[in-house]
Amino acid sequence: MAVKHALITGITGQDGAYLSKFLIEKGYEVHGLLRRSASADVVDTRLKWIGVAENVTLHDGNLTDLSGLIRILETVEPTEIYNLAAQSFVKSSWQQPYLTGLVTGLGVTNMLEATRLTCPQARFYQASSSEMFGLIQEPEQSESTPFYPRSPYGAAKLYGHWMTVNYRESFGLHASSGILFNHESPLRGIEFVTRKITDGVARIKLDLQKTLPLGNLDAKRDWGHARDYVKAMWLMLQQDEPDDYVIATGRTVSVRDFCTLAFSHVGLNAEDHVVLDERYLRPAEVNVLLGDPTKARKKLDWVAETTLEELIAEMVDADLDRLRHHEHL
Ligand code: F7E
Repeated sequence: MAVKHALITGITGQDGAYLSKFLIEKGYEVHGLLRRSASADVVDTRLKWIGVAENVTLHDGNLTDLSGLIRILETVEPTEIYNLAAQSFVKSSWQQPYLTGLVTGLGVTNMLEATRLTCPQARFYQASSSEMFGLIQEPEQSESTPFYPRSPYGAAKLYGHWMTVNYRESFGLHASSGILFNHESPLRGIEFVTRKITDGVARIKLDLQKTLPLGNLDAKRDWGHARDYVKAMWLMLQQDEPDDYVIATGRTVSVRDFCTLAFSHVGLNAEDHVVLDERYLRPAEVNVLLGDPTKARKKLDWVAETTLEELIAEMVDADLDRLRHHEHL
């Protein structure tokens, strides 16, 4: 059988690294889009950490540059395209609303256009987000729950989501949208709350820091492991028909309780170290998210395999290890 070619945008991010590893193990030839920056030595840190930096081919490109995307798709001839790239930090989206709309929103249109023009038979995955539910309209969010985004990021993701649906219905693209709830790992960026907490716990345990300043401790999220979630992305593209799927664990936990679990993993008390810092509060908050992954379980035979306790232990241990070896991520 011919080798399958995958193109991953956002390959240097957390999900890009886990997905690359997953696809390489399945025998795919993996290509990635690289947003070129001067610091070439740090771009593949995650790919190196996970052990696949030598097995992927990177192409300079940007979601805002349609002709460049077309050239890359012509070169790679992908059978599967995973559009993971985005300005993905919600808080930054208020500081950079236009850029967020351009990359996270219109970037999806560019990818869909490039696909339609060069490889309409390729299967397309769009990284949609639970942030689209924002001010939740139902206590458990499924594929039929109405959206109500609460940030420029959520609004941009919602546009990208509907463009994916539209290209599927207009042009018959095999385009699927995964509405992924928060998913974390040792490769999570330090600006996101889970990694900020596990890194902080490790620093406090090693006497490198005394306090952990955080924003809204009452926010609740449905947190899973990125390793489990990239498998769901792939499963969506193996279906005969494209569709949209909620990917979540079905359990929601507050930031405060996440802290309690993370500190107790190293025998410390969260209340002794966590302090409120209003700089981390947001102009509009998503107070609670809880996904209903029933459709994914029934149609994809997918379930979240890692518990929150296992995820936290893995993240704290990885951060302790990194700090002890003076490594950075
Ligand atoms: O915030 C609260 C914060 O930045 C989670 C992205 O991957 O998931 C992610 O978006 C919660 C919020 O993730 C701090 O207010 C408290 O309620 O880790 P986060 P997010 O905004 O949920 C979705 C699914 C995506 O698609 C996004 O791309 O934690 N929080 N204190 C804090 N958050 C941060 N970052 N830092 C704090 O100090």
